[in-house]
Formats: sequence, structure tokens, C-alpha cells
Amino acid sequence: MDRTLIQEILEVVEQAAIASAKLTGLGQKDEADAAAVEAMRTRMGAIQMKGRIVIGEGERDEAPMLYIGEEVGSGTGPGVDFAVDPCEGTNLCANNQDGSMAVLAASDRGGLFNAPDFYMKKLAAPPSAKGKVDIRKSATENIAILSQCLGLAASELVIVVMDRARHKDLIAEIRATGARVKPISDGDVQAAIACGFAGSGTHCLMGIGAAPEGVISAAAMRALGGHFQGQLVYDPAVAQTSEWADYTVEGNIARLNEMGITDIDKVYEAEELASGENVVFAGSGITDGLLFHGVKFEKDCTRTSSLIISTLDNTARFTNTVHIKDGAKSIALR
Ligand code: VTB
Repeated sequence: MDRTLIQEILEVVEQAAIASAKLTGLGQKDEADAAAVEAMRTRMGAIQMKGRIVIGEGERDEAPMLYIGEEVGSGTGPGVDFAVDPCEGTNLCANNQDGSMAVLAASDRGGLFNAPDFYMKKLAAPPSAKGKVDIRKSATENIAILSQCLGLAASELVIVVMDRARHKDLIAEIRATGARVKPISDGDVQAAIACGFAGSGTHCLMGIGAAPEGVISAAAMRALGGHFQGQLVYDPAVAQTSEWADYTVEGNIARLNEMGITDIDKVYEAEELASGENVVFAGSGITDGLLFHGVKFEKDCTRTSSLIISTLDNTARFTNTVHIKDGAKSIALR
């Protein structure tokens, strides 16, 4: 991978965000996702690379585009692996609520963990707390450590947790420390990455979300020097999801073993989930969010706001792009 890829990848997420933004608020989550997928895949096709999807829309037989193993790009050039989520927070997008974005992580071949379609317990925290907080510790202990690392009282900390039945005890424990909970209905990728930036108003992400997206969060946090750890969840009683209504612990462990995962309780560090020599993260807002604005349509242009973090040049770039429409007469800058 080289630096020229940074601009290309930015355009990939911008195009995906624009495509699904046209469907925000229409209550059509599948259509919004499909529009983002198609736009992302089309723009990726124009990049000179031997690209490969390692985390995408699903297995080949269930997803027509951006399925796991699909080759993307021109077919010549550097080998690049991608973990993509073209419309992260599809419900948020469908309901026109804050926090949905088009997002991906890229790395050299073999540089991203092929996460199974499981749940993952996650812990994200700012760079100053990296390696000090630990997913094996209790929420109470981690909040005390965060407090010390950030120089903030517990009551000044904001801990993001997905609003799910499985987090009832976790939320009660956090509140008992005096820290403030910010429940979110969806979109834990953006919440995790927001912990990497002072001033985002978010200090920590705790709780269980999807494992594939955990790899994307890990890539961003690795590039930023932030803290991210993940641990697979295989017990349906812990995940408490209707999706796993017919699943058992034994069955899930067997599925993990079949995928070659035998150390089922392993705690994965950001550097293991995104281990490539270089990693690039890119996200572009579909709706407004903690890190950037959503897509804004205007008469003569479309505006996108994005973030691209790269170890290729050690940058985190917040970009606003004005996409000028054909035949535009004037572009108002503000
Ligand atoms: C989603 C989504 C998150 O995890 O909720 C999902 O909003 C899985 O959780 O951003 P549920 O099955 O309980 O909804 C994420 O996709 C990513 O981790």
C-alpha cells in the first residue's frame, strides 16, 4: 500500500455515504445498505490494486456484492485487504438518526483478522489510557483507571454503551461509579473511534457489539494509538439476541473451531485485529455523528464530511468535500 491509496479510499467512502444518504429517513434499511454497497464497489473497481474483501456483506451465497473473498479493484497493483461496512448503522440511516456512516479499513494482505460473524465484547479508550484499561477488568476498575489517565472525575466521564438488554447490569455498574452513560441504539464503530479524539465528548466504549465491525474499530484505534480490545462472545445467554434464539454454547464453540478459532476466550488487542504493516481507516458520515456531519444535498453541490486515519503518513484527516454538480452555476461556500 502507498499513500496514493489514501485519496482513493476517501472517495470510496464518500461515494457510499452519498448513495445511502439519499435514502435516509425513508425507513428502508436494506435499500440504503444496497445503495451504499453498490457505490462502494463501483468506486473500488477504479482503484489500481489487487483488492480483496475479508470482512463484508456476508458469505458469497448470501451477498451478491462485497462478499467475503470477493476480489475488488483493477486487478493490478498492490495487494490490499478490506474490511467494509458500507452503511454502518442501517437503522440509524433508515430513521434519519445520528451516527450512521460508510466505513472501511484497509491493510496489506493478511493484515486484518477474519472475524467470524459473532458478537464481540469491546473496550475502546483514549490513547492516554492505552494498555492501562483492560477488558478483563471490571467496568468499575476501568473507570477508576480512566479517571486517573485522563485527569477527570468519574462524574466527568462519558461511557458509551449500546442500549441492549444484555447491558442492563453493565449500565447499572457504570452509573454506580458516578460516570455518565451515553446509550446508543446502534453504531458502536463511530462511538469507539470517537474515544480516540479528545473533545468528542466520549471517553470510553464498553459492551457487546458485532465482531466484524470490531476489526474496523481496531484498525482505526491502532492507527491513532488509542486503546481497543475485543473478545468473542459465544454464549447466547450473554449475547441475549433473538438472532441466536436457536443457538447453543456448544454449537457456537463448534462453529468457532471449524473456523480455526480454538482459543475461544482470547483477548484480541488492536494490533492483532489489524496487524498489517500499514492500516488505513476511512469513514464518511451518512447522517450527522460524533466525528463528522452527514451528507448535505444542495442545489449545486453535495457536501460530505469524513475522517481518514492512516499509518502510511501518520495522519488523521478530517475532510469536508464539496462535490460540484454538473452545470452548477455557483457554489456557496458557507
Ligand atoms: C448493531 C450495530 C452496531 O453491532 O447493533 C450490531 O448497530 C449488533 O448488535 O454498530 P445487535 O445484534 O444487538 O443489534 C454493530 O453493527 C457493530 O458492532
